[in-house]
Amino acid sequence: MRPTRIQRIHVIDSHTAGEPTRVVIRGGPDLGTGSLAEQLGRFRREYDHFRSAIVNEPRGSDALVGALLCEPTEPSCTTGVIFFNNVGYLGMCGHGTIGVIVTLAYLNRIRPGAHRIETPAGIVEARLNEDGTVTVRNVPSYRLAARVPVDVPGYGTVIGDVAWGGNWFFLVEEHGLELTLENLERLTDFTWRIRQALAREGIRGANGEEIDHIELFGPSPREGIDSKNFVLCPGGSYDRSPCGTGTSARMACLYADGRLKEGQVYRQESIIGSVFEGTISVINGTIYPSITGSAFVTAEAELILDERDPLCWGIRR
Ligand code: PYC
Repeated sequence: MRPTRIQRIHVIDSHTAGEPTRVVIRGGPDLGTGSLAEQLGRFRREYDHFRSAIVNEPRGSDALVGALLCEPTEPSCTTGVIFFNNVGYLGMCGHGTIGVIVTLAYLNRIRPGAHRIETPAGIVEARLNEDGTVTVRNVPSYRLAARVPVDVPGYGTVIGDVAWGGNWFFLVEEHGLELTLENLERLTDFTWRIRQALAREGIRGANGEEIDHIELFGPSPREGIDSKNFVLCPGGSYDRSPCGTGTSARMACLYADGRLKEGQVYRQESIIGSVFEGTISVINGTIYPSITGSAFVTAEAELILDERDPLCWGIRR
């Protein structure tokens, strides 16, 4: 009889402003060396079943973002990391980077101070502050196109900006919808339709990349908070956090419009009421956003991957 093949995966779960991250500490695939883009290519081609097993049901959920620690190419980096979700992979992830730093601190692998983290979208600097918050200096962010019209069935013409913050975003201010959790179904329907309309009309990011995050903005009801948002993630779930890469893209747009100055603090509230604080610095015309937030470890566990289980590799879409 063939021996039962059981894999044990050591993971640490956390949430950053409500959005969950699952860091794979041990038991993940060996992606070898090479650039993070090469390692991501290997992950996608040879181990996509592992991605699904870690984040999809029955072990995960649509909102969960996985983080696989891997070998950085830059020796100055503390680690490399590849982020993934219920349907694929992310170039960068702001809430996830905060979760990785808090997880490494929980494991006593890092101390307060600055840590360079290599991602497929580039190297980011994550500072573990003495008060336990984390500040991520993101990859350069920019607006690719302003006030782009898209025809959204059932809603008419919607105007938005196309911007990069480590992922591609379509950012909409004029929508007339109430940004509350009670309105979740409508917000999800609206943003999903926008995403489909962008794909249909061939509106894409640089190099033809798909715009897979849709972000709506409105005023926050709270004093001292600049804006509230709703962010649709690639797999159809909404970001519980204000979205680190989305807030980066937003600040790049605000700067381009002269509505945000270098060093000015911008506070972005999420749909659940959690907040990230952001600033930008501009060096030779390049915008570097920084995002500060908190994460908390929620579980340390061993996932069991039993190949006799018909759902061993997760429920895939
Ligand atoms: O915080 O950048 C982020 C993010 C992307 C997708 C979910 N969270």
